[in-house]
Amino acid sequence: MTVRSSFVVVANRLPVDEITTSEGRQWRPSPGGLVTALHPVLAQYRGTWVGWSGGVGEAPEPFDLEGIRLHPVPLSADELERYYEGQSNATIWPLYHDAVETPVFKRRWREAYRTVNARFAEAAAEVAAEGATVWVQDYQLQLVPAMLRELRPDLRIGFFLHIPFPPIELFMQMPLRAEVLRGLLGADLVGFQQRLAAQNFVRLARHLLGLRYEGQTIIVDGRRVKAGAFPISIDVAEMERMAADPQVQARAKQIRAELGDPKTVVLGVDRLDYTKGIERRLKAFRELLADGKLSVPDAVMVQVATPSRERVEHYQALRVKVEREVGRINGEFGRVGVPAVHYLHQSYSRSELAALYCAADVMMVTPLRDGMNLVAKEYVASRADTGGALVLSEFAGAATELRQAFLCNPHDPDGVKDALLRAVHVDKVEARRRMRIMQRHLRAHDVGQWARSFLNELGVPEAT
Ligand code: ADQ
Repeated sequence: MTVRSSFVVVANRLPVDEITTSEGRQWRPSPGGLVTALHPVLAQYRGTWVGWSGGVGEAPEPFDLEGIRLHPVPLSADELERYYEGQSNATIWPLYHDAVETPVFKRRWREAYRTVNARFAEAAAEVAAEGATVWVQDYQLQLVPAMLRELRPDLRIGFFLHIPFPPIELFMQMPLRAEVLRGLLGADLVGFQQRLAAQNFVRLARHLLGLRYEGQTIIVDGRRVKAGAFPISIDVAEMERMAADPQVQARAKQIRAELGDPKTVVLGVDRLDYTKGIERRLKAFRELLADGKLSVPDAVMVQVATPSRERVEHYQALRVKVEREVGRINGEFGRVGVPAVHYLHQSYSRSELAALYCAADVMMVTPLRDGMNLVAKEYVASRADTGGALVLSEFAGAATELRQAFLCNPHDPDGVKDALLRAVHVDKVEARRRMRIMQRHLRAHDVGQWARSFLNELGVPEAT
């Protein structure tokens, strides 16, 4: 029997990983900001999370885990390739990120996107109670709000886009443009990371569909659809607690020792994605070594690049480029036993990441375009010792809030080099002052506050 909920989250992935143990297949929660933020609401309303479980073929039966009902949606191997790797990650992802890689448009990917979005909408319609609130997440599911409204006009529907929303001229390239826009307009509230993105959306509605708007509210068939900015954040208290853990602190010291106790540890932590500006950052580091402004072993760089979307061509090409650049830098500037760049193409536990943050004198976050960038916020929150300095791209959503970072334009190599040098040489008092202001901001704007402000705007009574 289907359990019906008055609060439903719809996201591409369920917040779980499948593991195989001696007792067979089991599910383990995969901790993430989204599930942390939504857990109180999901628990209070006996909520359901609709999403893909990560495997292809038939979906597992719905199940409960840590007080949340999980409702898996199946994907076939073909759909995984076309809806997820194709339309989501080779068409929409690059297009919405300023086309920093050329978006690929394919008819069969669009068709799969439509089919899979319809399946998610049907699953949400099945589990939502009369008058329930449904919160749809991200670029993989932009058609869901309208499809769901068609099936269930009684629902209150919210949508949040985690990535940027492009200016009209770029959006207009997409063959599925009107359908995607109408899809989003099926929601009562469409949330973005940035005010500029919300403005792009409102203007697009007028440009493409001739819709009238008042302020940030678009009028669609007599309905009012509100657009707004809701910058996402992290679980700040949890990050602070983890970074203060004596084991994490000890591990941070050990990492520095393993790096040869250099004066300056420069760190990058990203999914291996072309939007993250990893190559630009490496290039800036190489040029500073070549100019003699930095030198090994006084300064070393650690670049963690988590494997990501490895079957998508853009990503395969990026890996080759990044690894070639790392090889070049180490070839030119490394010594036996002392590489200039420690490159790690691996995933890490939260506590190891926290230790890396604590070990780094300078954190480099240099995306060419990024909806928010949580790594920047994690670094700031983990430096309660008020050590460290953050170099941050102006093109990350986080730059709107973290104004005391060393901001740079990642397209300008001299600008990146300059910001990095300033961060390396900043005096302790000034560094602390900057960190403290940013930490104060984050404490007042954590991920719980993000979820509450979105849900309040959508008209959901606050979780108690
Ligand atoms: P992402 O593009 O995935 O998110 P980001 O916001 O930086 O980017 O989040 C990455 C997360 O992965 C961070 O929490 C980080 O700690 C973790 N991570 C990175 N490398 C890791 C590793 N090697 N091992 C383990 N964990 C690792 C999208 C948008 C962003 C937006 C978020 C949330 O692209 O702009 O901030 O969604 O809305």
